[in-house]
Amino acid sequence: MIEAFIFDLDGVITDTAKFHYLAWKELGLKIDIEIDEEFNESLKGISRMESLERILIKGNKQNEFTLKEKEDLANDKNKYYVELIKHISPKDILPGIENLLKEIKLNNIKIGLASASKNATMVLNNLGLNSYFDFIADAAKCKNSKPNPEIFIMAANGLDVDPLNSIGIEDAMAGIDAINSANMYSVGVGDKDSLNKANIVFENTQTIDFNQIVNSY
Ligand code: B16
Ligand code: MG
Repeated sequence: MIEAFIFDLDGVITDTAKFHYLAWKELGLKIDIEIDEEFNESLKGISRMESLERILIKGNKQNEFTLKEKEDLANDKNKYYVELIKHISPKDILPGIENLLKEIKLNNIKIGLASASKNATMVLNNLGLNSYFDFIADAAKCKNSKPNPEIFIMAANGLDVDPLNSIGIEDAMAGIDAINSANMYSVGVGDKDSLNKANIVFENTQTIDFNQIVNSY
C-alpha cells in the first residue's frame, strides 16, 4: 500500500537548477573558476557547502580558503540565488506537476518534500503549492547530502509513514541513489540512461503517470 509520495524540488517541481547555475557562475567569476552547464549537472541535489567544495576542487583552489571564507562565499552565492528566485510564481510550476499533486491528494496519499535546498519553503510559497504538502523536511537539519538517504528518511518520519510504502521522485542521480538507499520506490524524471538506477523513469514531468507508478510499484 502506498502511503506517501516524497518529492525532490529542483528539477521536479520547478526548474530552479538554472538559477543555482547562474548564481554559482556569478560566484565563479569572483574566485576565477569557470562553471559550465555540464559541471553544473554534477551539483544537482548536492548541498550548498558541498557544491562549493566541488567547485573549489574543480578550480584546484580547495586549500586557498579558510572555513569562514568558504561560508562567506556560500552566503554570497545564496544572495545571488535568492535574488533570482524572488520572481518565481505559479507559472514556473513544471508541466503536469500540479495535476499530479491533486491526483495524489484525491487518493488520500500523503505528500512530502525532500529537497536539499534551505530555500525550499520559500520556493514552494512562491509557486503557491505549500498547501499540498503534509511535511517539508528541513534541509538545515540534514547532516548528509544526497546520495545519503537522510533527507528522504526525515521526510518519511515527518509524514509518519514507512519508507517501504513510499515513492520518491527525483531528477538527479544522487537523488535516485538516496531514494533507493532509503528503501523507497524510485521514480526518475529525465534521461533514462543517466537515471538507470530508478525503478521507473519518465522523460519529463508532463509524462509522469500516477496510475503507471501505482501499477508498477
Ligand atoms: P540551497 P533539490 C538542491 O535542491 C539543488 O539541486 C542543488 O543544486 C542545491 O545546491 C541544493 O538544493 C541546496 O540548495 O543552496 O538553496 O540550500 O534538487 O534537492 O531540491
Ligand atoms: Mg533535483
